[in-house]
Amino acid sequence: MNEEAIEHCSPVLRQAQHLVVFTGAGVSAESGIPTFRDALTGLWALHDPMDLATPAAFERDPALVWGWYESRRLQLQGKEPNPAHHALANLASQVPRLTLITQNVDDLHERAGSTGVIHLHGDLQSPRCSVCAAPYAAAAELDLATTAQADGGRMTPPHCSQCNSPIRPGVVWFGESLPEHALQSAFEAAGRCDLLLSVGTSGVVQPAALIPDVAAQQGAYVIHINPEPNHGQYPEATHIQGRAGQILPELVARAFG
Ligand code: BJW
Ligand code: ZN
Repeated sequence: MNEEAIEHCSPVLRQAQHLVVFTGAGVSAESGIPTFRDALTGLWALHDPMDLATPAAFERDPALVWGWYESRRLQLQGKEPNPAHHALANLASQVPRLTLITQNVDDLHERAGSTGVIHLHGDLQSPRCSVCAAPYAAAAELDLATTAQADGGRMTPPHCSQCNSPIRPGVVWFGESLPEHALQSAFEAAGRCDLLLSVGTSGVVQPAALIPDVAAQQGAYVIHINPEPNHGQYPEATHIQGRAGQILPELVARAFG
């Protein structure tokens, strides 16, 4: 079944002129970074996002929220890109044009060698002031404090050198707008591509989830890669069932090898 789907998709990939790759937490799962909604292991299976991933949660309990994000930032520093990240980085030199859009807050695409990655939901490594948005400059101090304290527990956030307000994680929480330039670039690319490859996302978080629909509506070919079966949510797309770290290298090798 997968063999058949890969066989079917490899010429489509080989002929693509503008490829958009749209990734979610599943692309980093094989690097040991938990997804959000996988049963038992997903972050939102273990924690209520309303306690950790909203502006109101940070206002209510900044130490809880900051400590949780710092432990995730530290965990990320010990992880490595997996074969899916590497296959996508290699793809950039095989197709005439590639736009990589991610919902992920990790930097594993960049560490695999991808450039110009559009981060729709921000970035764990870029804390900023919660009031004036000034980037937090003392990153090395942060690493020391976090290494000493963070175990997923509470940590008082540092304060902004400009306005003395608490520093917050550089990610997009529920109820917040996505970075305008990133959002615009992502929708423009989806509106112009001829192939969209969606990898490891549940496709439930708006407005990002509209990106494959925009591509499909303007006539692009859409391929989803996910270990879960397609339950009919994407009737217009081709589904390749399997892990990104296995399917992507195979698909790229079949198309260009
Ligand atoms: C593998 C694999 C392997 C596993 N290989 N695959 C009611 C209706 C509609 C919309 C709303 C609503 N109420 C509120 C909203 C808006 C809200 C929203 O969409 N909510 C829905 C969940 C209901 N959206 C927002 O608030 C956004 N802002 C916004 O809309 O502003 C305007 C507005 C505000 C309020 C109301 C209305 C309008 C902001 C969204 C910000 C999302 N932030 C997070 C957290 C980031 C920080 C952090 O890291 O903590 O972003 S939530 C989380 O979900 C994270 C992710 O980027 C995002 C998407 O998740 P993703 O990547 O798809 O992961 P999973 O876990 O869901 O899926 C993983 C997939 O991988 C699975 O399918 C697995 O099978 C697969 N997989 N192993 C390949 N090896
Ligand atoms: Zn400030």
